[in-house]
Amino acid sequence: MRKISATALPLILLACSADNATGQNAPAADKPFRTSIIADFDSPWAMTFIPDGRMLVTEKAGEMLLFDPRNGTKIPVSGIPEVDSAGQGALMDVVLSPQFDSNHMVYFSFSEAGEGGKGVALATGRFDQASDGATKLDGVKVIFRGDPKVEGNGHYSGRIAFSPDGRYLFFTNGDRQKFDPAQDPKSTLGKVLRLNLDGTAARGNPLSSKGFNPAIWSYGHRNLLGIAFDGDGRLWEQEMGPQGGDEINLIKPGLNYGWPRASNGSHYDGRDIPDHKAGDGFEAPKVWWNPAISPGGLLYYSGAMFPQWKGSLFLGGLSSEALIRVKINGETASKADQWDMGARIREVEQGPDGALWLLEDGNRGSQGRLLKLTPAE
Ligand SMILES: [Ca+2]
Ligand SMILES: [Ca+2]
Repeated sequence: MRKISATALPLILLACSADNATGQNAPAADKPFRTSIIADFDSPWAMTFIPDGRMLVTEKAGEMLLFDPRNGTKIPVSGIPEVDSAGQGALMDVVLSPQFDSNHMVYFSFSEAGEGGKGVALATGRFDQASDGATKLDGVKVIFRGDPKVEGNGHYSGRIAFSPDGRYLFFTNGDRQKFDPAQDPKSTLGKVLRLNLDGTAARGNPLSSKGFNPAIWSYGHRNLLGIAFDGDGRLWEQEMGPQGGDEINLIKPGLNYGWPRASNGSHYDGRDIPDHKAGDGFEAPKVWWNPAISPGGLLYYSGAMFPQWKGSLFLGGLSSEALIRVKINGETASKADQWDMGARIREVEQGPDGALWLLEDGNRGSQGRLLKLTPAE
């Protein structure tokens, strides 16, 4: 792991001029935030704050770290199962149980190898820090596995969100670059799943009476790299589409979002995929990008530090090396801002005080840094 000297913290970056190549509604020169570099990781994938202001950060290779942004301390969290991190495989999302204050439970996702190939897994463990600082997830248990396992290292997805009432867990399973499983009622691949907090399929899921896998909430998805509830309890999802088909979807129970039969993008080899159109039986995205942005992470912003952005969605951009804001209004959404960050952005999070926190992807030209955004003076 690269070291960052304590004297370099925090380093304030001057806002550099945004090259607004995509022609979207972004300020041309000055960003409305300042960017502080807080830490340097290797290939971080996700982060979440714990109640005392520290955070859990996952590293692609399979390590979880307890990081204290106040002093830069990183403590490895033991107890993580073996992760198959080839290709897009990783130790992926990490989120706290809605009852974390009382049960200290952490939920996380990762890719694993097993009989038949590889797949995405969802696990829990109890956060425990000893008086000497040693930190572990205790009693780690895999509570759900994507089905079936298949060959290949792509499109695991693995994002986690809890329903606002804290009763259900929504878990994304990517299509594993196999296309058709997204339409297969038996497979969990290419689906949004609704589970109980113990990982079992929630009762009353919309398609189970039609013979679908009982965990399925919605289907026809590709690579779902962000999922978040808004302040009104609507579920939003972003997925990395094919060439020119990245999407933000409003997720409703039982609907088919079309992949691989409909996409506003096309295959990477140039073959067309029919665009979404009214009456085709597929739910169209609320927002899409052509050219692609390659989204990473999805945050519904509810903080006070940037009052003008309260109620917006934020996404990281990988190929677009950007932070992206999407405005939502009821069931509609529209592009609002796209700021050039000069690095692939994998994850967006909101801090306890409403600051925006970003993780760079840490490969193919980005450095894996943790950035904190606060209002420009
Ligand atoms: Ca997060
Ligand atoms: Ca198309």
